[in-house]
Amino acid sequence: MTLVSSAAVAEHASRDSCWIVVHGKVYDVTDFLDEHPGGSKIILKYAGADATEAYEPIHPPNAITDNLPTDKHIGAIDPNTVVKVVKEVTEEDKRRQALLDARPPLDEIINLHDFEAVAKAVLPPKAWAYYSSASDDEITIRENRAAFQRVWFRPRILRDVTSVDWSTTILGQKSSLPVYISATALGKLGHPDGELNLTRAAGKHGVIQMIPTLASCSFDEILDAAVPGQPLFLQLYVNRDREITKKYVQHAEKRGVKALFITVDAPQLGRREKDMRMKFVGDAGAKVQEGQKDIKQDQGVARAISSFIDPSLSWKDIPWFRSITNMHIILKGVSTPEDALLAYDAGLQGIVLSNHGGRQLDTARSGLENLPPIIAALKTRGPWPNPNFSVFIDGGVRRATDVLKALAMGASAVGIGRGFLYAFASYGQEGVEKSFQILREEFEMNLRLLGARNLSELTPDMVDASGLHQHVGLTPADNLFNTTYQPLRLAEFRDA
Ligand code: PPY
Repeated sequence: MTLVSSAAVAEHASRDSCWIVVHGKVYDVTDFLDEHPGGSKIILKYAGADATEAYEPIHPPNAITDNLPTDKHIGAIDPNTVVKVVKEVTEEDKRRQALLDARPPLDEIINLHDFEAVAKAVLPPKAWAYYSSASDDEITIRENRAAFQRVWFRPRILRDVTSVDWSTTILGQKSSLPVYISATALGKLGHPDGELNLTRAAGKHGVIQMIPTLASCSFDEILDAAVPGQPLFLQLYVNRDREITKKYVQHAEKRGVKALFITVDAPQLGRREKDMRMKFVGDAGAKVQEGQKDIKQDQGVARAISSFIDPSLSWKDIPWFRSITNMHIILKGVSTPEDALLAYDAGLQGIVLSNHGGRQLDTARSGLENLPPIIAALKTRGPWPNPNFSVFIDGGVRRATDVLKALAMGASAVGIGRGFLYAFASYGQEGVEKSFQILREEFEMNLRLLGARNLSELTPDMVDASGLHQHVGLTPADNLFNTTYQPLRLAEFRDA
């Protein structure tokens, strides 16, 4: 490979000729500037220089090599010409470090909401905005929590609950919790080890992780961090180029991934306004100046990397997926009995009742509210539970009681995305392990209090879900959530 000196790269530092270095490789991105989904300004900031640090947490590892024509791959940077620059410690870095130093000790964290509060304080503002944001007016993200509060328990007594067991099997894989780690993108925005925090903690504690297509760590890095035999699932965004998807899926199967969760609720990305507003805040907190029209106003971190997702995906594609893999196939993002039955009749192995953490269609109902009619519809096809078809839910799950309600109502297991993400964003792998410990303690106590010795003793008559469809009324305020929930801001005046 051609060696290129730093000085040669530095000569291409303008809009007319723009070279950047990423991971030691030199790229000519001049023609790509206006196509960059995140706008040209951010690339031009690194024109003629090394952009790795800015590139890494936002882009999936191969984004540049896969998307830039090979004739724009100029060569490798000559290591003898690289001047090591000591990274300047900014005021923002100092502020963040001080906050990290002042975090509550891990043994003072007593529930999953605590992680969210710590993450909100210590994450860089753009990372917090990306992770926490939801679409439009953020009604659905709050409804996801509220729905759990409209279901009440009917506990049974005197059932000898000396020993209780909350372990289960998810899609044929043993799991120490009736909970799996749901996919969340861009883990390195929150912690330098990104998704590996989850993989390592999950391997140690017998929990199943769903690997996101848009992880910051590469798929193979994640697989390599797993212990032998560790069950893993894969979340899939389907690429416009089906050959890329086929290769990815078949590689995953070869590496032992057990199930494929195809995301079906994101043909286009929702408007996450908290994230979008961050677009207008420069790295030093300065407002972007007028005239920078090249920054598309509808793009935050998420939209910047979503253009590969195929909006033409349809039911017609399902046989093709079946033909390329023997993994279990599950549709992630189902909301109605009609679609649940289509998935069942298509011979798939399950569905996730999900609204994408409130990040897609705002005012969509919660997975929990959709659960009873969907289970009722599936019962028309045969007895429930059905060993060949699983119904999962996700969205707003923070407590074992949330999980137990869903299981009693017929769910097979429950996904938690942000809850675990915030655990590693605030405390790394140890945070995730602690979150499992908290859930274990909550499961033990709540199963006893509910009068169920194991998950098969959870039955629909242990919950009163009669108020679930009641969207108005006296639901107690969720104070823990409300402290971390951030009201959306409106457009701001410039400084006079
Ligand atoms: C999300 O942000 O909700 C995602 O599912 C990940 C993602 C990130 C960027 C583009 C598309 C999807």
